[in-house]
Amino acid sequence: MNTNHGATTRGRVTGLPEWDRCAVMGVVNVTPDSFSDGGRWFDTTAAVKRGLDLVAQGADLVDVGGESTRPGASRVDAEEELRRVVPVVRGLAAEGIVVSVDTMRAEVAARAVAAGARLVNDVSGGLADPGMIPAVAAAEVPFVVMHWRGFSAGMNSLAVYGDVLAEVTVELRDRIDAVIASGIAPGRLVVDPGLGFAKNAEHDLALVAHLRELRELGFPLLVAASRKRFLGRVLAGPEGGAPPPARERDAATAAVSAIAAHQGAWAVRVHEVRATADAVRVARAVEGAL
Ligand code: PMM
Repeated sequence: MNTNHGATTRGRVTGLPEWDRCAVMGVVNVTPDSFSDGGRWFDTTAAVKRGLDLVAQGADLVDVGGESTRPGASRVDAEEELRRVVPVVRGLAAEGIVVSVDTMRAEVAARAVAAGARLVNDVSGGLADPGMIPAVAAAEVPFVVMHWRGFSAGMNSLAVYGDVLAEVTVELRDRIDAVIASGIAPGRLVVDPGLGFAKNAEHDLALVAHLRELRELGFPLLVAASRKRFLGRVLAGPEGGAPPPARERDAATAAVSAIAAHQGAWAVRVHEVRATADAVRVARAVEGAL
């Protein structure tokens, strides 16, 4: 069997279970304003139930976030973020679910880990809060290093690249080196190209086309395409018509999940799990037939 696309090159993350295929990370955004599912899960009970439903649909882990990062979004204060996130993390962890916390704040990360989160997913890769890397190093939990150039409010103006794959690779490598130098064990790192973050549709598509090259950084790869603008652009067609609303991009999302899994992604992060759970299983079966 050719293992180039197989579990052996997908990588594993110290402190998390090992799956024999690309894992599915289901998203619970506890926010009133996230672009794709905002407002629907905006109370603790509903958010915990949503996480349990995602696991029933095939999610392997659940990512809980309390701050929208959609382009142009303004920031929520720390107290409000804690109020949104910590009870949901606690509720899901108590059910035995592998929970990740999506936050740019060290305090939220630390409190979420204390409440049972097992992975810290920081879209800024530790750049937004100088306390983040020391907090994660001290907590000895895995950390997602995402490619990030700046806060949502101004990130569209940062979407300027000569060669997006080369530049994202170099910038991720720099962050990886910095994070490791600051004490996070290499075995606990996951890298993420940050689709839609300071990137336009062409940039996102180029990165999705070259995920295999990003795997060569040597770390498990997380890919979060779910419902993003570039999929809206693709579905709008070549005439550049109106993109379908975020909630009508789940089939397109599952297509990216299959493409990512086939290129050796460690996990895909999605809002609707069912179709992606099938997609990663198909990708696994195809790998097995190589
Ligand atoms: N995108 C969003 C939120 N969190 N985390 C990671 N690791 N990678 C991403 O690309 C990412 C993320 C924004 O999407 P949402 O508001 O729909 O969850």
